[in-house]
Amino acid sequence: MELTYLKDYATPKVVIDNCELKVDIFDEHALVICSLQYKSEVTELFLDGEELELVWIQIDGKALDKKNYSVDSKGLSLRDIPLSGKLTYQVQINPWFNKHFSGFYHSGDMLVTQCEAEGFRRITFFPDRPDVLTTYTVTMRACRTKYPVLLSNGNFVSKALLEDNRHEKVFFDPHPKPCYLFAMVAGDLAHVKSSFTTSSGEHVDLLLHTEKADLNKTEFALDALKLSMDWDEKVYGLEYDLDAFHIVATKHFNMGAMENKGLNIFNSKFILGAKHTVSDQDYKNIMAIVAHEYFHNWTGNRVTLRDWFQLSLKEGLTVFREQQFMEDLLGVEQSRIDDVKRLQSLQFTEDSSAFSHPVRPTSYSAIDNFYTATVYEKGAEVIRILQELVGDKVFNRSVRRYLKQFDGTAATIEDWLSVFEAESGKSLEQFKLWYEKSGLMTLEVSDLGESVQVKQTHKSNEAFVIPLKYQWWDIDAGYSKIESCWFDKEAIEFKKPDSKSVLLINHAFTAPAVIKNTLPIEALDHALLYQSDSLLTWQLMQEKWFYWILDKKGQLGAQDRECFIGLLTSRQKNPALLASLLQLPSYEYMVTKVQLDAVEYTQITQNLRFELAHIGIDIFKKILSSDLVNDFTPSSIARRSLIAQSLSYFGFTEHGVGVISEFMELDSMTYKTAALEAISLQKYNQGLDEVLDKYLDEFKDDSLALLPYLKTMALYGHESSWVKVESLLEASFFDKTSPNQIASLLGTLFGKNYLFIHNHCDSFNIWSQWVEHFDKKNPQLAARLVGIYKGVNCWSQIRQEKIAPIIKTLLSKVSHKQTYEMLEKLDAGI
Ligand code: HT7
Ligand code: ZN
Repeated sequence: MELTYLKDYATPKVVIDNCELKVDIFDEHALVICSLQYKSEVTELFLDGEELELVWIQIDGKALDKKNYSVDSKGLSLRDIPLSGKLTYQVQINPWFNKHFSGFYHSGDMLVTQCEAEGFRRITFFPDRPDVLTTYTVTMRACRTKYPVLLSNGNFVSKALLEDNRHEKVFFDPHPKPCYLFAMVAGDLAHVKSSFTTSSGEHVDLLLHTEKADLNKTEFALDALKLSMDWDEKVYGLEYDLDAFHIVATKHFNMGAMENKGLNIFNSKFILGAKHTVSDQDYKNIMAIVAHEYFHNWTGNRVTLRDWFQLSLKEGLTVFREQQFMEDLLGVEQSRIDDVKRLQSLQFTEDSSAFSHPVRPTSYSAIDNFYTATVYEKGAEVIRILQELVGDKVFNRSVRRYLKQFDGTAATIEDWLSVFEAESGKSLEQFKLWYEKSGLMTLEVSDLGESVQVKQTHKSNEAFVIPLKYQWWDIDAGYSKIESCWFDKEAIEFKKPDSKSVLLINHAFTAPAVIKNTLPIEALDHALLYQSDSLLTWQLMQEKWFYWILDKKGQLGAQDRECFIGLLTSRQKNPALLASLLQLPSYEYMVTKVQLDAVEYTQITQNLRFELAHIGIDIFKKILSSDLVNDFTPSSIARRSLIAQSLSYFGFTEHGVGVISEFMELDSMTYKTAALEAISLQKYNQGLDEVLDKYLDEFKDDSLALLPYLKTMALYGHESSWVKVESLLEASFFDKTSPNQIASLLGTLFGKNYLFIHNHCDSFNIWSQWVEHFDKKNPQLAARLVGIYKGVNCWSQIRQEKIAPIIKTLLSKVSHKQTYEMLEKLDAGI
């Protein structure tokens, strides 16, 4: 497998003054003329290009001689060309045959682009790398009836009517950008419109474009956008810089959304919704992803990347900014705890597997496989460490200075750090290890009698710089004040204030690490009821779950009952926190700390839920019968999250099925989804089957409302789910080309239904057939299906032996490097 290395980076040999694109869309193909005003250091140039048919090529208006160029499957090679000139060529592409969802493709009746990371080369020949920046002038032409809406980046320049019922629109983007930020959309779309005035008084039109049938689901997006624009001005002084900001919702998209300059393209799941059609989770996703893509306008677009190794420079920073925004919007309990949970179950798993890589990788085969939890989520945690290190004020000043200093350039992580060093006067040499070294950090707390030691362990054997907040507790003195320290050597010792004192660490989860701290049971139980730091309370609750699952095997005693009742009573004042505390740790997270079989995990957690449901039955009943609020304020969302959790427990009691059915009838997607989630934990029950059929009847033609149903069907019934899943895959309403539907149904089945995975005799063969299928159609989706088993190295020997030969056979069958690379890593983990 061919690798690209960071150490081999070389500056581009060509500068492009402007890229002029003329795109003519026809019924069965599109023609693209690209004119590049270039200056080159060399007479030989290579332009990336895939699945393009070259029609003609000229330099300075003269056809190029055959001996001066050649085309192969990777691109266009030019020889003996002038050192400057205007290079123009026409290619033919076929968006209707493009099933990769990369380049220019169709989704329903509309045509959209996805160019990050390397999709622009599927539209025209170009130096497809992030450090070649240029302005773009784009002319789009198409049939007026089929494609009345034509959009591209930048400002609208002109429009004209053409012959044959065709029309054209011209756009100019004055901000030099790399081609991965290029976008165009053509379709018969509807829109909603609003506007925003920047703090400098500039008027900006805001438009959300959707398929016509979805126009009633545009309630949140533009408000989310305005909140984001306002937040970025207030917090970082960053204003928007074009006449208009467009968002387009599309059904077929491989990720959440894409930050194309002035023309964001969204997976409809993360942008569409009305009050009665979205769950609270959908609402949070819309807010977070709209903000994320908008924030990229500065962190990613105005300051872009020198090369793809620097990906976290834009993604880690933008996730961090998105998290700050969500904390301001919803509070710590409803955003930061969810972020940490995500980090623990996705990134900690990745870092404990053969897929472990540094936040800034040093080599890759397929860059699309590096849009990982490490680059995104750990990248954001690393920035949080930096913020702790230099303090809030210097941090904010440094971010502003970085964006000013590197505006219009393609930057590196060194550039980013240099600004913080200059502003803070501190060396960040040791801090940089967080970017360079892969692997999970562990902090182990040991009682040495007079003192307590905290030791850091990392596979690199290097000492990292870690911000640590800690506090003492004893039964008489209670909690001491929270203190902070910089932990930058292998071990530190804290002198105990009293022989009974117990050390609690990692308040506010400032250290993105696995904590090993065996607390006495009374210290743990006391903290669960009275600790005031929500994040620490939540981390300690994880310890409790580990104890109940691993030591108690789900069979609880009197003290456990007391603890659970105490928790339900004392934490009800903070419903968002209590809801988070009631959520069991994911299997993926548990196995980063301990050895545990997935089937055993499922059985124990089922028993545990059953026991806890009966212990807390009266309290759950009361919560479930409290007022059902339906607005989207943080307190109402918090209330509903507690109701949803209560339902997931109450489902295990005598009247559970009846109450689940009642919630399913409510006119709120949050409650319907809560009911569906509660069902997915249940064993087969005729009454629930009827509830599910009714839901399907109502929502089978609603591609978004179908998703939570598909997830439930992939789990409900455990090992026997396959029968239902198989028939759903063949159902007329199921869209096999939709990454959303495939992820909800097959992603959940293969990733979360542990009884199916390990007890069904054919599970891995079924998985491998689907990987092979998508390798041919949509390799990014195939790679994602492979990535589901990242944590295979934590499985027991017998289970690994079952999947190992299937991976080997698949390796010889797949043809795309994304899929191949993921399988190779899976194989290496066994
Ligand atoms: N920056 C965007 C990345 C993205 C992407 C990458 C590979 C393949 C398809 C893709 N769609 C979007 C998303 C983001 O982080 O905002
Ligand atoms: Zn991003």
